[in-house]
Amino acid sequence: MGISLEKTILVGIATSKIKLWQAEEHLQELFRLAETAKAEVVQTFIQRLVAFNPATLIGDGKLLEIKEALEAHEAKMVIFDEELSGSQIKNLENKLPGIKVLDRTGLILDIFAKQAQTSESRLMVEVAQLEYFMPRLTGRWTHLCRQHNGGIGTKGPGETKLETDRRFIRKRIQFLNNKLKQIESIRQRQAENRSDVFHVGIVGYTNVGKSTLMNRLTKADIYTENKLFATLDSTTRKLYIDHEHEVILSDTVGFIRKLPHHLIETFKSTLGVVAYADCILEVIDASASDFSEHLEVTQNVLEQIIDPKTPKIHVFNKVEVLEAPIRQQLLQKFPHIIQISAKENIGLEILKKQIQKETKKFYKKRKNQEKKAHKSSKSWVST
Ligand SMILES: Nc1nc2c(ncn2[C@@H]2O[C@H](COP(=O)(O)OP(=O)(O)OP(=O)(O)O)[C@@H](O)[C@H]2O)c(=O)[nH]1
Ligand SMILES: [Mg+2]
Repeated sequence: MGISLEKTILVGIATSKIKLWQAEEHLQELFRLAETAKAEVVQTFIQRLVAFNPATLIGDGKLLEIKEALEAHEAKMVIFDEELSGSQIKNLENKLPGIKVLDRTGLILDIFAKQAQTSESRLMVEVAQLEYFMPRLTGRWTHLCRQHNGGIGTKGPGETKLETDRRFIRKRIQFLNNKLKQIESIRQRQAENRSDVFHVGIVGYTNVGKSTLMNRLTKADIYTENKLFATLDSTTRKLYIDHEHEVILSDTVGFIRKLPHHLIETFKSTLGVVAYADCILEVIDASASDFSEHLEVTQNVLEQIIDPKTPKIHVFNKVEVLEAPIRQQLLQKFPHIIQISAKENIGLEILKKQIQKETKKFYKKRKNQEKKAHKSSKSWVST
């Protein structure tokens, strides 16, 4: 369902819970997502709502306005920032004939599908897509299963046809999940094999500079770009933090707000590498006005993946773009967060010292554990 070069209109929603300024920020992010998917945004709308309209999310008046704008721009697609149910998509497409209706998740999935490089991320994206499309199988999406199945009939999608399609999708999801489990167990074995080396997982919201930092620290050559989800697959590199200590660093996929459940599941697998990390390095974009919301989103996903006892190092990246007084304020408010600029090479020595500190703690603990194990095996022999 590639949406490259398609003209599109974006729709954001403000409610009593989502303030107008927040809705504007979310819409800006949706704009960047649409750009990443290479769609051409021709106009944006924000509707203030007291309550969502269950049938079409937004009211008929706004819908008419959007219809006129679509006609004026000769655009054929509209993307909503909120998640739409299958019936809402169907109702919206009935009211906007000939227009493709998408929501944020659909858009993110389109980007994931375009950017998945390895067989693992392709498998994960396919599972997430199928789970997303299943409840939306109300006609339009059926072409997807036909694509995979090479022809469960080409007639119009009657109810029986939809049932066959759903059954096919469920089977396919099961098949893909089994394959993913195999990959996961390989990864687990790999993690066990190198469990004697200190492993740091770099995490954070999308576009905060994780890959840039990883490249700086390890002289790796990971693709970085000013776009969302530049990285989908984890990359792992070795780093000698000093003469004695070796560290493994992993760069991972970025987080984003409003991730629905099955996408979080996908993230969990992609982030499997982080689940085995001995330390988490969380990168925050200090230049983003909504970084505290980014922190919340990251926290929510991380909670589901890592052991809460895993040590964490926090860094504010991109600080070179901030005025000195703002940096000072941040320092006062968040004294434990190290201020760095991966781009301008600022604060990286302090960060390395912190990593070194955690590294030493890890190896010391490991040594003590070995000693203990050695002692207990000896006492077992002597009794
Ligand atoms: N001003 C400034 N920009 C930076 C800094 N570090 C990274 N960037 C820019 O931020 C953008 C995103 O950088 P990436 O390293 O790709 O970010 P990421 O967190 O890996 O992003 P995803 O893989 O998309 O989640 C790029 O345009 C970088 O050049 C920094 O210290 N200062
Ligand atoms: Mg990246």
